[in-house]
Amino acid sequence: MAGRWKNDLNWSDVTPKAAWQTRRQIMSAAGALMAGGLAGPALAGLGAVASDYSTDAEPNPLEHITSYNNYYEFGTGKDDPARNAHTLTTEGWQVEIDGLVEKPGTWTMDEILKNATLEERIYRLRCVEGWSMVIPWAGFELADLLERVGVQPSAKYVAFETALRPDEMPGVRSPVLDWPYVEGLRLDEAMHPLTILATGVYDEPLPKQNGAPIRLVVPWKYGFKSIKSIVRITLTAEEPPTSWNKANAREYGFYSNVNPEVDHPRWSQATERVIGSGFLAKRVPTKMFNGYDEVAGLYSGMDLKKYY
Ligand SMILES: Nc1nc2c(c(=O)[nH]1)N[C@H]1C(S)=C(S)[C@@H](COP(=O)(O)O)O[C@H]1N2
Ligand SMILES: [Mo]
Repeated sequence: MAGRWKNDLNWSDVTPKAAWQTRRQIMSAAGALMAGGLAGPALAGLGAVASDYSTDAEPNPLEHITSYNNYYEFGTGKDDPARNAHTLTTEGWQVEIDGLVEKPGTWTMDEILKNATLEERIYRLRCVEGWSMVIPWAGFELADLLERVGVQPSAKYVAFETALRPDEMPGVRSPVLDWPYVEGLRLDEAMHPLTILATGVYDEPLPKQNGAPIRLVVPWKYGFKSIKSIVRITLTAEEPPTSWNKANAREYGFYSNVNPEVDHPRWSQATERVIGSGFLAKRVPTKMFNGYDEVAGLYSGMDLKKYY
């Protein structure tokens, strides 16, 4: 009997709630002590202060967050990134920020993190495939970085690009997607305080399978908008191309807001399977904008069936 349960995705039992809460309190205390003392990427997950933007949902344990991933550069199976992403080298990582900005240039991770206000944010991630989980990110608001580079008035969108390294990424040798992986947001979506760049998970630097050393997290959109291992951020006047829209425009639009009323052409989006919820893998109703009602104003007056 015990064996049967062990084999299931019962990850919620791995980190008991009490232990996790104690750890969170420690992290908050560490955050207060370390304020202003964050030096580099190694500390990315440490010292982050719990954020008001967090959901009150129970986070999935780290073991799960790092073993059930979508990162096609390392294979299309859910367990491929955990097995393959170790080959990605993140030392000396640089992010180019260009396009319609006042100060275009190349940033090291130390430069990016130097003046960033890291927070712990527990966000729900809803994948378009119909499952969801809850992840405690350490990150900072994308708006902070964009303000540091200065957005020109003509900029209307933000384009993002993942590293493309055939020597380190076995998945890019297959043409599953038109590499590199690219994504985009409208400028007001990018500037929304819920939109973060994450550099850690729990109290660890971002694991490679989760998009080390820096990835986007947009909690009210389907998971694929949250692009991993970013090397380039470009401010543009026109709506930028996005990988999944290029691959199949009928199934994946630019907006990709979590919306139970707009089905994927091949399956319903009305419910989701909460990963870790046990042997019977219960499905729960999906909430509009993944429950992040505060973003509704970004889309007032838009027909979200047309702009899916
Ligand atoms: N570069 C890149 N970013 C990516 C993906 C990908 O294949 N490549 N997959 C996306 C999808 S479909 C999801 S659901 C999330 C999953 O993030 P996680 O593995 O950290 O949970 O990453 C997104 N970001
Ligand atoms: Mo996804």
